[in-house]
Amino acid sequence: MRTTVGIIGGGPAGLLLARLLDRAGIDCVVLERRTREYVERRQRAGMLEQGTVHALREAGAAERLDAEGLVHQGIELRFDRERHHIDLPALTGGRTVTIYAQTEIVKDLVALQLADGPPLLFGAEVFAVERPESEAPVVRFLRQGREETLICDWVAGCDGFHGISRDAFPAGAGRSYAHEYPYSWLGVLAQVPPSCEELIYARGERGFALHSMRSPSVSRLYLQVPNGTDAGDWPDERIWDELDARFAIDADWTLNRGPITAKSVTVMRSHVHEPMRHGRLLLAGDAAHIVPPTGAKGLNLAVSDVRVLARALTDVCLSGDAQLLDSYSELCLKRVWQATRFSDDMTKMLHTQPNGDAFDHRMQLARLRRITASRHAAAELAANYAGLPLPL
Ligand code: RFL
Ligand code: PHB
Repeated sequence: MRTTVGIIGGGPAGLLLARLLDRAGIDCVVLERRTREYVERRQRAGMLEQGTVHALREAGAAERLDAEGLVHQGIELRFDRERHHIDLPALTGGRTVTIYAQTEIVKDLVALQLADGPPLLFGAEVFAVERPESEAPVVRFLRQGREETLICDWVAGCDGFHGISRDAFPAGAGRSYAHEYPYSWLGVLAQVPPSCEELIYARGERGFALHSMRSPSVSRLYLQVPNGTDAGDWPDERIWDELDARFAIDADWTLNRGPITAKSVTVMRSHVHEPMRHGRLLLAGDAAHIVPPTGAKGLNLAVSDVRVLARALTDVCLSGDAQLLDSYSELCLKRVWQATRFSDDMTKMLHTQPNGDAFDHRMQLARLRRITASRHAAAELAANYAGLPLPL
């Protein structure tokens, strides 16, 4: 097989890139190692910046998002048994965020691509990218037990944090910056209407908790847990009791309980690989960088990378203009580092340190109090949360 752009990974980054390239008239093939059912069910992100919503609209993939997405005007910070509203439009000159699950974005993009888009091969596991420095890099993959080859002009590594694209950078051609946090998130999906109108980020001595949602009838909740936690040790009753304790305030408020349909534990880490390009191999999304989910930035960064990459590949393939491609990595990494910093700040401000002392605790409260007391400090949080300007 031969194609112009070989795309490794059929997550949001790979699928959106394929859609944008196809609309620009550039042929591509997406290789995804999992099944369609698996990628459409994988529970992850929920909060979309306005720039992400625009990008999906531009790609003609926002029909259901526009009909079903929940537009939010703010978030709530909870600490010391009090609630504080952060008004995003008032603090950012009118910007809002939208709640629409990553599972739904993936379903929408898969359906469009299978209907009339470029080839999307499920069950195709890439195990090597060869000669990325050459004019014709080769992607080798296994499908139905057989080894196959895809010869490309360009390769896009959109295969997430556990993918293989990063490994195709020769030793010395790149560098990773990594940090692991000393806690994880236990995430649950519950068939119960959300107990709030906007997302609640709660900090307390028992640990962090987040109340998010998927639709008017489905809640998504997270609890800070120690690293190494087994979701099996958390029966539903224990989860609801712990959520109740962490969201408790000195006002009338009840957490709705309902059947829990999914539970999983996510480790919290930051990881950035520089540069995002080696020869004709380009990384995008989680393959290049991941952030702890506290700032809700991962999917939004993947989408902003892909917007730049699609335009850069279009320029080079249609008119031989490599200017944007040559600055791809630098352009994206500026925003990536800002999102990494913001996610790290939010994470450290809201989670309890396993060995933290009374001083750490006071510092966290002082940071939160500053945000709720100063319009300036709140505006800084809001600008980052709603999303810093896009690179293009
Ligand atoms: P993905 O989604 O991991 O997709 C990569 C795809 O590549 C495939 N793959 C391979 N295919 C072929 N050959 C190989 N060798 C392959 N190796 C891997 C995989 O099967 C997969 O289908 O990466 P992508 O596309 O870069 O998308 C990134 C996002 O998924 C991620 O950043 C977000 O989910 C992060 N995130 C959030 N981001 C937000 O912007 N807002 C949020 O509210 C938010 N909440 C979250 C999150 C991530 C979470 N977890 C589970 C880490 C909440 C959580 C709990
Ligand atoms: C989610 O809805 O899954 C979600 C929302 C905001 C976050 C993290 C996760 O910060």
